[in-house]
Amino acid sequence: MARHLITSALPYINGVKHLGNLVGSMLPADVFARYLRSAGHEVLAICATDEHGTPAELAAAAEGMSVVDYCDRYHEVQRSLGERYLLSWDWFGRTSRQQNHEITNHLAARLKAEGFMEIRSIEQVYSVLDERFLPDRYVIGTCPNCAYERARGDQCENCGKQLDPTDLIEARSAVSGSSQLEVRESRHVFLRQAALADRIRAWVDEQRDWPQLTRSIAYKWLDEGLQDRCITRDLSWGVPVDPVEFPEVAGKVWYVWFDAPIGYIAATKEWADDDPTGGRDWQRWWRTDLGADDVRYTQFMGKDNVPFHTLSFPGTLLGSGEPWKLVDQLKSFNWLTYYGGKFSTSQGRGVFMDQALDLLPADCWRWFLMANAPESDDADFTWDLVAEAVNKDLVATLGNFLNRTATQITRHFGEVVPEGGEPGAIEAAFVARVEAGLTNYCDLMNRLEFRKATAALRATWAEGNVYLEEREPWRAIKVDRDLAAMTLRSAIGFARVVAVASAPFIPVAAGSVAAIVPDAKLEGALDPSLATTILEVAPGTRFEAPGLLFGKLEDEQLTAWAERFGGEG
Ligand code: B3M
Ligand code: ZN
Repeated sequence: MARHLITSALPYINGVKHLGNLVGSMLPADVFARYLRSAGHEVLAICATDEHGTPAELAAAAEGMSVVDYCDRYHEVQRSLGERYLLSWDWFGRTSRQQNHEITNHLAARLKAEGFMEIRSIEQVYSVLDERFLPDRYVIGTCPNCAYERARGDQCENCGKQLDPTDLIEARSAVSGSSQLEVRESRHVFLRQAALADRIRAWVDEQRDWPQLTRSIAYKWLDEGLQDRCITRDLSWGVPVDPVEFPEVAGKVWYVWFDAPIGYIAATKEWADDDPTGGRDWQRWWRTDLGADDVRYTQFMGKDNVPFHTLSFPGTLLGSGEPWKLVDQLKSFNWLTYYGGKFSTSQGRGVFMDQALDLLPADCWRWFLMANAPESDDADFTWDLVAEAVNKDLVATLGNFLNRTATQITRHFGEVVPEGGEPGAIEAAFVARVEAGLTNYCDLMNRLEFRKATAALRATWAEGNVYLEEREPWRAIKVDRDLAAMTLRSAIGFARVVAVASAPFIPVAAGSVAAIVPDAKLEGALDPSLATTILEVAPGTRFEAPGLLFGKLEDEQLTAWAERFGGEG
Protein backbone atom coordinates (compact mmCIF):
# COMPACT_ATOMS: atom_id res chain seq x y z
CA MET A 1 0.00 0.00 0.00
CA ALA A 2 1.26 3.43 -0.92
CA ARG A 3 1.88 5.96 1.79
CA HIS A 4 0.16 9.24 1.15
CA LEU A 5 1.69 12.67 1.50
CA ILE A 6 -0.91 15.41 1.29
CA THR A 7 -0.22 19.12 1.20
CA SER A 8 -2.58 22.03 1.02
CA ALA A 9 -1.49 25.35 -0.50
CA LEU A 10 -0.11 27.38 2.36
CA PRO A 11 -2.48 30.18 3.38
CA TYR A 12 -0.90 33.61 3.45
CA ILE A 13 -0.42 34.86 6.95
CA ASN A 14 -2.25 38.13 6.38
CA GLY A 15 -5.57 37.80 8.12
CA VAL A 16 -8.39 35.35 8.48
CA LYS A 17 -9.17 33.40 5.30
CA HIS A 18 -12.60 33.38 3.68
CA LEU A 19 -14.66 30.32 2.78
CA GLY A 20 -13.38 30.46 -0.81
CA ASN A 21 -9.83 29.98 0.46
CA LEU A 22 -10.99 27.15 2.69
CA VAL A 23 -12.73 25.18 -0.05
CA GLY A 24 -9.96 25.80 -2.59
CA SER A 25 -7.22 23.97 -0.73
CA MET A 26 -7.32 23.30 3.03
CA LEU A 27 -10.72 21.64 3.25
CA PRO A 28 -10.48 19.25 0.28
CA ALA A 29 -6.98 18.29 1.43
CA ASP A 30 -8.43 17.40 4.81
CA VAL A 31 -11.38 15.50 3.35
CA PHE A 32 -8.98 13.45 1.25
CA ALA A 33 -6.61 12.86 4.17
CA ARG A 34 -9.48 11.70 6.35
CA TYR A 35 -10.81 9.50 3.56
CA LEU A 36 -7.47 7.78 3.08
CA ARG A 37 -7.01 7.28 6.82
CA SER A 38 -10.54 5.81 7.00
CA ALA A 39 -9.50 3.39 4.30
CA GLY A 40 -6.51 2.30 6.38
CA HIS A 41 -3.71 4.14 4.58
CA GLU A 42 -0.72 5.77 6.21
CA VAL A 43 -1.15 9.50 5.66
CA LEU A 44 0.92 12.58 6.39
CA ALA A 45 -1.06 15.80 5.99
CA ILE A 46 1.00 18.98 6.00
CA CYS A 47 0.09 22.63 5.92
CA ALA A 48 1.69 25.86 7.18
CA THR A 49 1.30 29.59 7.10
CA ASP A 50 3.07 31.33 4.23
CA GLU A 51 4.56 34.23 6.14
CA HIS A 52 7.00 36.09 3.95
CA GLY A 53 6.64 38.83 1.42
CA THR A 54 5.20 42.28 1.51
CA PRO A 55 1.58 41.33 2.25
CA ALA A 56 2.72 40.34 5.73
CA GLU A 57 4.79 43.51 6.16
CA LEU A 58 1.96 45.77 5.11
CA ALA A 59 -0.67 43.94 7.11
CA ALA A 60 1.54 44.18 10.19
CA ALA A 61 2.08 47.90 9.61
CA ALA A 62 -1.68 48.40 9.22
CA GLU A 63 -2.23 46.82 12.64
CA GLY A 64 0.66 48.72 14.16
CA MET A 65 2.60 45.57 14.95
CA SER A 66 6.06 44.30 14.14
CA VAL A 67 5.97 41.76 11.37
CA VAL A 68 7.28 39.07 13.73
CA ASP A 69 4.54 39.70 16.30
CA TYR A 70 1.98 39.91 13.54
CA CYS A 71 3.00 36.54 12.13
CA ASP A 72 3.02 34.96 15.58
CA ARG A 73 -0.49 36.16 16.17
CA TYR A 74 -1.95 35.18 12.81
CA HIS A 75 -0.24 31.85 12.72
CA GLU A 76 -2.04 31.06 15.95
CA VAL A 77 -5.33 32.49 14.64
CA GLN A 78 -5.15 30.33 11.55
CA ARG A 79 -4.00 27.25 13.43
CA SER A 80 -6.88 27.46 15.87
CA LEU A 81 -9.41 28.14 13.11
CA GLY A 82 -8.11 25.09 11.30
CA GLU A 83 -8.67 23.10 14.46
CA ARG A 84 -12.23 24.41 14.78
CA TYR A 85 -12.94 23.30 11.20
CA LEU A 86 -11.55 19.89 12.14
CA LEU A 87 -8.66 20.17 9.69
CA SER A 88 -6.68 17.14 10.76
CA TRP A 89 -3.20 18.24 9.77
CA ASP A 90 -0.39 16.13 11.09
CA TRP A 91 1.52 19.38 11.20
CA PHE A 92 0.71 23.03 10.67
CA GLY A 93 4.03 24.77 10.30
CA ARG A 94 5.42 28.18 9.48
CA THR A 95 7.58 29.18 6.55
CA SER A 96 9.37 31.62 8.85
CA ARG A 97 10.86 28.82 10.92
CA GLN A 98 14.49 27.77 10.90
CA GLN A 99 13.78 24.55 9.01
CA ASN A 100 12.58 26.53 6.03
CA HIS A 101 15.55 28.88 6.17
CA GLU A 102 17.87 25.88 6.09
CA ILE A 103 16.21 23.89 3.34
CA THR A 104 15.62 26.97 1.18
CA ASN A 105 19.29 27.90 1.37
CA HIS A 106 20.30 24.30 0.83
CA LEU A 107 18.27 24.08 -2.38
CA ALA A 108 19.57 27.47 -3.50
CA ALA A 109 23.13 26.26 -3.04
CA ARG A 110 22.35 23.08 -4.96
CA LEU A 111 20.82 25.05 -7.82
CA LYS A 112 23.92 27.21 -7.92
CA ALA A 113 26.20 24.17 -7.97
CA GLU A 114 24.18 22.73 -10.85
CA GLY A 115 24.57 25.96 -12.78
CA PHE A 116 20.98 27.17 -12.57
CA MET A 117 21.57 30.34 -10.57
CA GLU A 118 22.93 33.52 -12.05
CA ILE A 119 23.60 36.96 -10.59
CA ARG A 120 22.18 39.72 -12.74
CA SER A 121 21.83 43.42 -12.36
CA ILE A 122 18.29 44.51 -12.75
CA GLU A 123 16.37 47.65 -12.79
CA GLN A 124 13.90 47.71 -9.99
CA VAL A 125 11.02 49.86 -9.11
CA TYR A 126 11.72 52.28 -6.27
CA SER A 127 8.92 54.41 -4.89
CA VAL A 128 10.28 57.83 -3.97
CA LEU A 129 7.24 58.71 -1.89
CA ASP A 130 7.20 55.38 -0.03
CA GLU A 131 10.99 55.45 0.32
CA ARG A 132 11.34 51.82 -0.60
CA PHE A 133 11.77 49.33 -3.38
CA LEU A 134 8.36 48.06 -4.31
CA PRO A 135 7.98 44.33 -4.47
CA ASP A 136 6.29 42.96 -7.51
CA ARG A 137 2.74 42.74 -6.34
CA TYR A 138 2.80 46.27 -4.99
CA VAL A 139 3.43 47.74 -8.36
CA ILE A 140 0.16 47.83 -10.25
CA GLY A 141 -0.53 48.83 -13.81
CA THR A 142 -1.79 47.64 -17.17
CA CYS A 143 -1.02 44.05 -18.21
CA PRO A 144 1.09 43.90 -21.40
CA ASN A 145 -0.56 40.59 -22.25
CA CYS A 146 -4.28 41.32 -21.88
CA ALA A 147 -4.49 45.07 -21.13
CA TYR A 148 -6.19 44.47 -17.75
CA GLU A 149 -5.71 47.76 -15.88
CA ARG A 150 -5.16 46.51 -12.34
CA ALA A 151 -2.56 43.85 -13.06
CA ARG A 152 -0.05 43.23 -10.28
CA GLY A 153 3.66 43.15 -10.89
CA ASP A 154 3.97 39.45 -10.07
CA GLN A 155 1.01 38.03 -11.92
CA CYS A 156 -1.94 39.33 -13.87
CA GLU A 157 -5.12 38.30 -12.08
CA ASN A 158 -7.06 38.55 -15.30
CA CYS A 159 -5.05 36.39 -17.72
CA GLY A 160 -2.86 34.60 -15.17
CA LYS A 161 0.45 35.55 -16.79
CA GLN A 162 3.45 35.66 -14.49
CA LEU A 163 4.92 39.14 -14.77
CA ASP A 164 7.79 41.27 -13.64
CA PRO A 165 6.85 44.74 -12.37
CA THR A 166 8.75 46.48 -15.11
CA ASP A 167 6.52 44.73 -17.67
CA LEU A 168 3.56 46.81 -16.52
CA ILE A 169 2.33 49.78 -18.47
CA GLU A 170 1.58 52.99 -16.48
CA ALA A 171 2.85 51.51 -13.25
CA ARG A 172 1.99 52.97 -9.84
CA SER A 173 2.59 52.11 -6.21
CA ALA A 174 -0.09 49.99 -4.57
CA VAL A 175 1.11 51.24 -1.20
CA SER A 176 0.52 54.95 -1.76
CA GLY A 177 -0.91 55.12 -5.27
CA SER A 178 2.02 57.32 -6.20
CA SER A 179 3.25 57.10 -9.76
CA GLN A 180 6.48 58.77 -8.75
CA LEU A 181 8.40 55.60 -9.34
CA GLU A 182 12.02 55.33 -10.26
CA VAL A 183 13.83 52.44 -11.72
CA ARG A 184 17.00 51.77 -9.79
CA GLU A 185 19.70 49.26 -10.42
CA SER A 186 20.13 46.35 -8.02
CA ARG A 187 21.83 42.92 -8.15
CA HIS A 188 19.74 39.79 -7.81
CA VAL A 189 19.78 36.04 -8.17
CA PHE A 190 18.00 34.61 -11.19
CA LEU A 191 16.76 31.05 -11.43
CA ARG A 192 17.47 29.90 -14.98
CA GLN A 193 14.08 28.38 -15.63
CA ALA A 194 14.60 28.53 -19.38
CA ALA A 195 17.53 26.14 -19.00
CA LEU A 196 15.33 23.84 -16.90
CA ALA A 197 12.35 23.94 -19.26
CA ASP A 198 13.12 20.71 -21.12
CA ARG A 199 13.48 18.74 -17.92
CA ILE A 200 10.30 20.22 -16.52
CA ARG A 201 8.41 19.45 -19.73
CA ALA A 202 9.66 15.87 -19.81
CA TRP A 203 8.43 15.44 -16.25
CA VAL A 204 5.05 17.07 -16.98
CA ASP A 205 4.67 14.76 -20.00
CA GLU A 206 4.89 11.80 -17.61
CA GLN A 207 2.04 13.08 -15.41
CA ARG A 208 -0.72 11.28 -17.28
CA ASP A 209 -3.37 11.38 -14.57
CA TRP A 210 -3.32 15.04 -13.75
CA PRO A 211 -6.78 16.57 -14.14
CA GLN A 212 -7.45 18.59 -17.24
CA LEU A 213 -7.43 21.96 -15.45
CA THR A 214 -3.97 21.28 -14.05
CA ARG A 215 -2.49 19.99 -17.31
CA SER A 216 -3.82 22.76 -19.46
CA ILE A 217 -2.39 25.41 -17.15
CA ALA A 218 1.03 23.73 -17.10
CA TYR A 219 1.25 23.35 -20.87
CA LYS A 220 0.03 26.86 -21.47
CA TRP A 221 3.10 28.25 -19.70
CA LEU A 222 5.48 25.65 -21.08
CA ASP A 223 4.34 26.44 -24.60
CA GLU A 224 4.82 30.14 -24.03
CA GLY A 225 8.38 29.44 -22.94
CA LEU A 226 9.60 29.51 -19.35
CA GLN A 227 11.39 32.72 -18.42
CA ASP A 228 14.30 33.02 -16.05
CA ARG A 229 12.97 34.42 -12.78
CA CYS A 230 14.42 36.86 -10.32
CA ILE A 231 14.18 35.05 -6.99
CA THR A 232 15.66 37.53 -4.51
CA ARG A 233 14.14 40.69 -3.10
CA ASP A 234 15.30 43.90 -1.44
CA LEU A 235 13.34 43.33 1.73
CA SER A 236 14.21 42.63 5.31
CA TRP A 237 11.40 40.14 5.99
CA GLY A 238 11.98 36.76 4.39
CA VAL A 239 14.50 33.94 4.28
CA PRO A 240 17.89 35.73 4.17
CA VAL A 241 20.15 34.52 1.39
CA ASP A 242 23.24 32.72 2.62
CA PRO A 243 25.94 35.40 2.36
CA VAL A 244 28.70 32.82 1.89
CA GLU A 245 27.05 31.18 -1.12
CA PHE A 246 25.74 34.42 -2.57
CA PRO A 247 27.97 37.29 -1.39
CA GLU A 248 26.85 39.53 -4.24
CA VAL A 249 23.34 39.70 -2.80
CA ALA A 250 24.09 39.47 0.91
CA GLY A 251 21.42 41.21 2.96
CA LYS A 252 18.62 40.34 0.57
CA VAL A 253 15.95 37.70 1.03
CA TRP A 254 14.60 34.96 -1.19
CA TYR A 255 11.43 35.71 -3.10
CA VAL A 256 8.40 34.44 -1.19
CA TRP A 257 7.34 32.12 -4.01
CA PHE A 258 10.79 30.52 -3.91
CA ASP A 259 10.65 29.69 -0.22
CA ALA A 260 6.90 29.03 0.20
CA PRO A 261 6.62 25.64 -1.57
CA ILE A 262 9.88 24.56 0.02
CA GLY A 263 7.81 25.17 3.16
CA TYR A 264 6.02 21.87 2.48
CA ILE A 265 9.29 20.06 3.00
CA ALA A 266 10.37 22.28 5.87
CA ALA A 267 7.05 21.85 7.68
CA THR A 268 7.52 18.09 7.40
CA LYS A 269 10.90 18.55 9.03
CA GLU A 270 9.26 20.66 11.76
CA TRP A 271 6.92 17.73 12.35
CA ALA A 272 9.88 15.37 12.64
CA ASP A 273 11.92 17.75 14.82
CA ASP A 274 8.96 18.12 17.16
CA ASP A 275 9.15 14.45 18.20
CA PRO A 276 11.46 14.14 21.19
CA THR A 277 11.96 10.43 20.57
CA GLY A 278 13.32 11.15 17.10
CA GLY A 279 10.91 8.57 15.74
CA ARG A 280 9.68 10.66 12.83
CA ASP A 281 11.65 10.64 9.63
CA TRP A 282 10.91 13.54 7.29
CA GLN A 283 13.19 12.32 4.52
CA ARG A 284 11.21 9.11 4.26
CA TRP A 285 8.45 11.34 2.84
CA TRP A 286 10.58 13.54 0.62
CA ARG A 287 13.70 11.78 -0.62
CA THR A 288 13.22 8.94 -3.04
CA ASP A 289 16.70 7.66 -2.12
CA LEU A 290 15.69 7.55 1.54
CA GLY A 291 12.41 5.69 1.38
CA ALA A 292 9.99 8.06 -0.37
CA ASP A 293 9.79 5.99 -3.54
CA ASP A 294 6.52 4.43 -2.39
CA VAL A 295 4.97 7.75 -1.39
CA ARG A 296 2.03 9.02 -3.36
CA TYR A 297 2.02 12.81 -3.12
CA THR A 298 -1.17 14.80 -3.69
CA GLN A 299 -1.32 18.60 -3.63
CA PHE A 300 -4.41 20.81 -3.29
CA MET A 301 -4.63 24.43 -4.41
CA GLY A 302 -6.53 27.19 -6.17
CA LYS A 303 -5.93 27.44 -9.90
CA ASP A 304 -3.80 30.61 -9.61
CA ASN A 305 -1.22 28.57 -7.71
CA VAL A 306 -0.90 25.89 -10.39
CA PRO A 307 2.00 27.40 -12.40
CA PHE A 308 4.09 27.58 -9.24
CA HIS A 309 3.41 23.93 -8.42
CA THR A 310 3.63 22.42 -11.89
CA LEU A 311 6.62 24.43 -13.11
CA SER A 312 8.52 26.58 -10.61
CA PHE A 313 8.63 24.28 -7.58
CA PRO A 314 9.33 21.12 -9.60
CA GLY A 315 12.00 23.14 -11.40
CA THR A 316 13.62 23.94 -8.06
CA LEU A 317 13.61 20.28 -7.06
CA LEU A 318 14.66 18.88 -10.44
CA GLY A 319 17.39 21.47 -10.79
CA SER A 320 18.89 20.60 -7.41
CA GLY A 321 20.21 17.36 -8.87
CA GLU A 322 19.00 15.57 -5.75
CA PRO A 323 16.32 12.86 -5.69
CA TRP A 324 13.41 14.82 -4.20
CA LYS A 325 9.89 13.45 -4.26
CA LEU A 326 7.78 15.35 -6.79
CA VAL A 327 4.03 15.72 -6.78
CA ASP A 328 2.02 12.83 -8.27
CA GLN A 329 -1.49 14.22 -8.27
CA LEU A 330 -2.33 17.89 -8.28
CA LYS A 331 -5.90 18.88 -7.62
CA SER A 332 -6.72 22.46 -8.43
CA PHE A 333 -9.88 24.44 -7.86
CA ASN A 334 -11.68 27.24 -9.61
CA TRP A 335 -13.13 30.14 -7.62
CA LEU A 336 -15.95 30.18 -5.18
CA THR A 337 -17.73 33.46 -5.87
CA TYR A 338 -20.08 35.30 -3.55
CA TYR A 339 -23.33 36.17 -5.30
CA GLY A 340 -21.50 36.30 -8.59
CA GLY A 341 -18.67 38.55 -7.35
CA LYS A 342 -15.36 37.94 -5.69
CA PHE A 343 -14.93 37.29 -2.02
CA SER A 344 -13.02 40.35 -0.95
CA THR A 345 -10.94 40.71 2.17
CA SER A 346 -10.49 44.44 1.69
CA GLN A 347 -14.20 45.10 1.12
CA GLY A 348 -15.27 42.54 3.74
CA ARG A 349 -17.46 40.85 1.14
CA GLY A 350 -18.41 37.24 1.64
CA VAL A 351 -18.08 35.05 4.70
CA PHE A 352 -14.84 34.53 6.58
CA MET A 353 -13.78 31.44 8.44
CA ASP A 354 -14.24 32.91 11.92
CA GLN A 355 -17.65 34.47 11.19
CA ALA A 356 -19.00 31.32 9.57
CA LEU A 357 -18.53 29.30 12.77
CA ASP A 358 -20.71 31.77 14.67
CA LEU A 359 -23.55 30.84 12.34
CA LEU A 360 -23.27 27.10 11.85
CA PRO A 361 -21.14 24.23 13.14
CA ALA A 362 -18.09 23.12 11.17
CA ASP A 363 -19.78 19.97 9.83
CA CYS A 364 -22.44 22.05 8.05
CA TRP A 365 -19.83 24.25 6.38
CA ARG A 366 -17.68 21.31 5.44
CA TRP A 367 -20.61 19.57 3.81
CA PHE A 368 -22.00 22.66 2.09
CA LEU A 369 -18.61 23.72 0.76
CA MET A 370 -17.60 20.31 -0.56
CA ALA A 371 -21.04 19.68 -2.07
CA ASN A 372 -20.61 22.97 -3.95
CA ALA A 373 -16.85 22.86 -4.48
CA PRO A 374 -15.70 24.89 -7.51
CA GLU A 375 -14.30 21.88 -9.31
CA SER A 376 -15.16 21.85 -13.00
CA ASP A 377 -16.08 25.51 -12.98
CA ASP A 378 -16.41 28.48 -10.65
CA ALA A 379 -19.18 27.96 -8.10
CA ASP A 380 -21.37 30.61 -6.57
CA PHE A 381 -22.07 30.91 -2.87
CA THR A 382 -25.69 31.71 -2.08
CA TRP A 383 -27.59 31.35 1.16
CA ASP A 384 -30.15 29.23 -0.70
CA LEU A 385 -27.45 26.68 -1.41
CA VAL A 386 -26.42 26.71 2.23
CA ALA A 387 -30.05 26.07 3.17
CA GLU A 388 -30.29 23.26 0.66
CA ALA A 389 -27.16 21.53 1.92
CA VAL A 390 -28.26 21.79 5.53
CA ASN A 391 -32.03 21.35 5.30
CA LYS A 392 -32.28 18.82 2.50
CA ASP A 393 -29.15 16.76 2.88
CA LEU A 394 -28.19 16.89 6.53
CA VAL A 395 -31.58 17.39 8.17
CA ALA A 396 -34.16 15.81 5.85
CA THR A 397 -32.07 12.93 4.52
CA LEU A 398 -29.39 11.89 7.00
CA GLY A 399 -30.82 13.45 10.17
CA ASN A 400 -34.33 12.23 9.48
CA PHE A 401 -33.17 8.65 9.06
CA LEU A 402 -31.20 8.75 12.29
CA ASN A 403 -34.02 10.37 14.25
CA ARG A 404 -36.65 7.93 13.05
CA THR A 405 -34.40 5.00 13.87
CA ALA A 406 -33.45 6.27 17.32
CA THR A 407 -37.02 7.22 18.22
CA GLN A 408 -38.41 3.81 17.30
CA ILE A 409 -35.70 1.98 19.20
CA THR A 410 -35.92 3.98 22.41
CA ARG A 411 -39.72 4.00 22.33
CA HIS A 412 -40.14 0.27 21.82
CA PHE A 413 -36.91 -1.38 22.93
CA GLY A 414 -35.27 1.00 25.39
CA GLU A 415 -31.57 1.63 25.29
CA VAL A 416 -30.52 -1.69 23.79
CA VAL A 417 -29.99 -2.96 20.29
CA PRO A 418 -33.25 -4.78 19.47
CA GLU A 419 -33.10 -8.54 19.56
CA GLY A 420 -34.93 -11.05 17.34
CA GLY A 421 -35.88 -11.61 13.71
CA GLU A 422 -33.91 -12.72 10.67
CA PRO A 423 -32.89 -10.56 7.70
CA GLY A 424 -34.59 -11.45 4.42
CA ALA A 425 -34.54 -10.55 0.74
CA ILE A 426 -35.28 -6.90 1.44
CA GLU A 427 -32.15 -6.68 3.59
CA ALA A 428 -30.05 -8.45 0.97
CA ALA A 429 -31.20 -5.94 -1.64
CA PHE A 430 -30.61 -3.05 0.77
CA VAL A 431 -27.06 -4.21 1.46
CA ALA A 432 -26.44 -4.59 -2.28
CA ARG A 433 -27.66 -1.04 -2.97
CA VAL A 434 -25.50 0.38 -0.21
CA GLU A 435 -22.51 -1.54 -1.49
CA ALA A 436 -23.09 -0.18 -4.99
CA GLY A 437 -23.43 3.33 -3.56
CA LEU A 438 -20.19 2.99 -1.64
CA THR A 439 -18.40 1.63 -4.70
CA ASN A 440 -19.41 4.69 -6.62
CA TYR A 441 -18.48 6.96 -3.72
CA CYS A 442 -15.04 5.42 -3.18
CA ASP A 443 -14.26 5.56 -6.92
CA LEU A 444 -15.06 9.23 -6.98
CA MET A 445 -13.06 9.94 -3.85
CA ASN A 446 -10.07 8.08 -5.29
CA ARG A 447 -10.37 10.28 -8.36
CA LEU A 448 -10.68 13.43 -6.21
CA GLU A 449 -14.08 14.24 -7.69
CA PHE A 450 -15.50 15.67 -4.52
CA ARG A 451 -18.72 17.17 -5.75
CA LYS A 452 -19.77 13.96 -7.40
CA ALA A 453 -18.61 12.07 -4.32
CA THR A 454 -20.94 14.12 -2.12
CA ALA A 455 -23.78 13.30 -4.54
CA ALA A 456 -22.95 9.59 -4.29
CA LEU A 457 -22.84 9.83 -0.50
CA ARG A 458 -26.13 11.72 -0.38
CA ALA A 459 -27.73 9.01 -2.55
CA THR A 460 -26.38 6.38 -0.16
CA TRP A 461 -27.85 8.23 2.84
CA ALA A 462 -31.21 8.19 1.07
CA GLU A 463 -31.09 4.39 0.95
CA GLY A 464 -31.60 4.36 4.70
CA ASN A 465 -34.92 6.14 4.35
CA VAL A 466 -35.92 3.93 1.44
CA TYR A 467 -35.27 0.90 3.63
CA LEU A 468 -37.30 2.23 6.55
CA GLU A 469 -40.19 2.98 4.21
CA GLU A 470 -40.00 -0.57 2.88
CA ARG A 471 -40.08 -2.22 6.28
CA GLU A 472 -42.14 0.35 8.18
CA PRO A 473 -40.96 -0.64 11.66
CA TRP A 474 -43.46 1.78 13.24
CA ARG A 475 -46.23 -0.34 11.70
CA ALA A 476 -44.49 -3.70 12.07
CA ILE A 477 -44.05 -3.20 15.80
CA LYS A 478 -47.80 -3.68 16.25
CA VAL A 479 -47.99 -7.02 14.44
CA ASP A 480 -44.51 -8.52 14.26
CA ARG A 481 -42.14 -7.35 16.98
CA ASP A 482 -39.27 -9.51 15.67
CA LEU A 483 -39.52 -7.96 12.24
CA ALA A 484 -39.43 -4.47 13.74
CA ALA A 485 -36.44 -5.46 15.88
CA MET A 486 -34.50 -6.85 12.94
CA THR A 487 -35.30 -3.77 10.86
CA LEU A 488 -34.12 -1.35 13.50
CA ARG A 489 -31.02 -3.41 14.16
CA SER A 490 -30.19 -3.28 10.46
CA ALA A 491 -30.86 0.45 10.54
CA ILE A 492 -28.22 0.77 13.26
CA GLY A 493 -25.85 -1.25 11.13
CA PHE A 494 -26.48 1.10 8.24
CA ALA A 495 -25.97 4.16 10.47
CA ARG A 496 -22.59 2.80 11.51
CA VAL A 497 -21.53 2.23 7.91
CA VAL A 498 -22.74 5.67 6.95
CA ALA A 499 -20.79 7.16 9.84
CA VAL A 500 -17.55 5.65 8.56
CA ALA A 501 -18.24 6.71 4.98
CA SER A 502 -19.32 10.25 5.89
CA ALA A 503 -16.59 11.01 8.41
CA PRO A 504 -14.30 12.70 5.84
CA PHE A 505 -16.98 15.37 5.32
CA ILE A 506 -18.83 15.57 8.63
CA PRO A 507 -16.42 14.23 11.25
CA VAL A 508 -18.29 15.50 14.31
CA ALA A 509 -21.68 14.04 13.40
CA ALA A 510 -20.04 10.87 12.15
CA GLY A 511 -18.26 10.53 15.49
CA SER A 512 -21.49 10.75 17.46
CA VAL A 513 -23.23 8.26 15.20
CA ALA A 514 -20.33 5.83 15.36
CA ALA A 515 -20.49 6.05 19.14
CA ILE A 516 -24.08 4.71 19.21
CA VAL A 517 -22.89 1.15 18.88
CA PRO A 518 -19.14 1.24 18.56
CA ASP A 519 -17.33 -1.43 16.61
CA ALA A 520 -13.57 -1.24 16.52
CA LYS A 521 -13.29 -3.34 13.40
CA LEU A 522 -14.97 -0.59 11.37
CA GLU A 523 -12.08 1.78 12.00
CA GLY A 524 -9.76 2.14 9.03
CA ALA A 525 -12.06 -0.14 7.05
CA LEU A 526 -13.76 2.23 4.61
CA ASP A 527 -14.41 0.07 1.60
CA PRO A 528 -17.60 -0.87 -0.30
CA SER A 529 -17.63 -4.28 1.38
CA LEU A 530 -18.35 -2.46 4.62
CA ALA A 531 -21.99 -2.69 3.54
CA THR A 532 -22.10 -6.33 4.66
CA THR A 533 -21.61 -5.22 8.28
CA ILE A 534 -25.10 -3.69 8.16
CA LEU A 535 -26.45 -7.08 9.21
CA GLU A 536 -23.79 -7.75 11.82
CA VAL A 537 -24.81 -5.57 14.74
CA ALA A 538 -24.89 -7.62 17.94
CA PRO A 539 -28.34 -7.65 19.55
CA GLY A 540 -28.60 -6.80 23.20
CA THR A 541 -25.67 -4.38 23.32
CA ARG A 542 -26.20 -0.90 24.67
CA PHE A 543 -27.69 1.64 22.33
CA GLU A 544 -27.50 5.34 23.04
CA ALA A 545 -29.56 7.72 20.91
CA PRO A 546 -27.29 10.28 19.26
CA GLY A 547 -29.53 13.29 19.92
CA LEU A 548 -30.32 15.94 17.35
CA LEU A 549 -27.35 16.22 15.02
CA PHE A 550 -28.40 19.02 12.68
CA GLY A 551 -30.84 21.89 13.15
CA LYS A 552 -33.05 23.15 10.35
CA LEU A 553 -32.32 26.62 8.99
CA GLU A 554 -35.34 28.91 8.91
CA ASP A 555 -36.02 31.51 6.25
CA GLU A 556 -35.78 34.48 8.63
CA GLN A 557 -32.36 33.31 9.65
CA LEU A 558 -31.17 33.12 6.07
CA THR A 559 -32.57 36.51 5.20
CA ALA A 560 -30.81 38.05 8.17
CA TRP A 561 -27.51 36.46 7.15
CA ALA A 562 -27.88 37.54 3.55
CA GLU A 563 -28.40 41.10 4.76
CA ARG A 564 -25.51 41.01 7.18
CA PHE A 565 -23.04 39.62 4.64
CA GLY A 566 -24.21 41.59 1.65
CA GLY A 567 -25.70 38.60 -0.10
CA GLU A 568 -28.26 40.56 -2.07
CA GLY A 569 -26.01 40.63 -5.09
N1 B3M B 1 0.25 31.52 -0.11
C1 B3M B 1 -0.97 31.73 -2.23
C2 B3M B 1 -2.34 31.50 -1.78
O1 B3M B 1 -2.60 31.43 -0.58
C3 B3M B 1 0.14 31.11 -1.49
C4 B3M B 1 0.22 29.63 -1.63
C5 B3M B 1 1.57 29.13 -1.34
S1 B3M B 1 1.66 27.45 -1.64
C6 B3M B 1 3.28 27.07 -1.45
O2 B3M B 1 -3.18 31.45 -2.65
ZN1 ZN C 1 -3.20 40.01 -18.19
